Amino acid sequence: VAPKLYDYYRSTAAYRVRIALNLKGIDYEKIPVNLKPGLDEQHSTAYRLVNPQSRVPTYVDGFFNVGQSSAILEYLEETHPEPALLPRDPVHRAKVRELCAIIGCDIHPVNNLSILQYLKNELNVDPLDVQNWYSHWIHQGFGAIEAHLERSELAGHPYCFGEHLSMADLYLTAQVYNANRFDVDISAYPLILEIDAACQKLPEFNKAAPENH
Ligand SMILES: N[C@@H](CCC(=O)N[C@@H](CS)C(=O)NCC(=O)O)C(=O)O
Repeated sequence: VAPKLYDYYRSTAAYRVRIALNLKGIDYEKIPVNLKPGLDEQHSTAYRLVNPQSRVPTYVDGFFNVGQSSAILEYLEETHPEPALLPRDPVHRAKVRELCAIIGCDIHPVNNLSILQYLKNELNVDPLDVQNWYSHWIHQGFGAIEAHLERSELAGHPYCFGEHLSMADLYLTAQVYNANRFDVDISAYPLILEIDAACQKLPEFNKAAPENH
């Protein structure tokens, strides 16, 4: 039985996982969970049984299911080691994970749909200020990532860590998509843009892109 991915096309967390599944050549069945405000399928009783956190993605492999994109990516890496999305060398692995965490732990969680909705609907924050909030955390995180990339000899040749793709490229491209979707000007981050452009040339990234889902 093919594994299943509970997914929403615009979810950046699910987007990371779709890219990894494509790169590793894993066939999977997509089960859409519509997060569109008003539909809110993530909160349905049926989906809560699959994922008590009411978030996507969730990956189902046989009788086992797991949420949280970082846990899914590590599971895929361990069960389908080729092509590797983490370098062998512990120092390089740590640097890849550092970049992933800047996005996965510090940018995405504060800019996620439920956070923005809470600001708007519960705290009555002005929509313009919600936009400022969103772009503030993008600039804060992307500024740090750009500085990390500038210090590395590998960055941009052509990916975050040189000629081999890594998990960092998955996190980065998904977050760039989201920043563009929210009209944040990210022209101040040339290395990020260069790496994103290199990744977008690959069919595995293209096939995973929200516009193709
Ligand atoms: N840390 C989680 C984040 C998952 C997450 O927040 N997903 C968003 C979409 S990108 C979601 O399901 N949001 C639903 C909601 O906020 O109600 C991961 O990496 O999987």
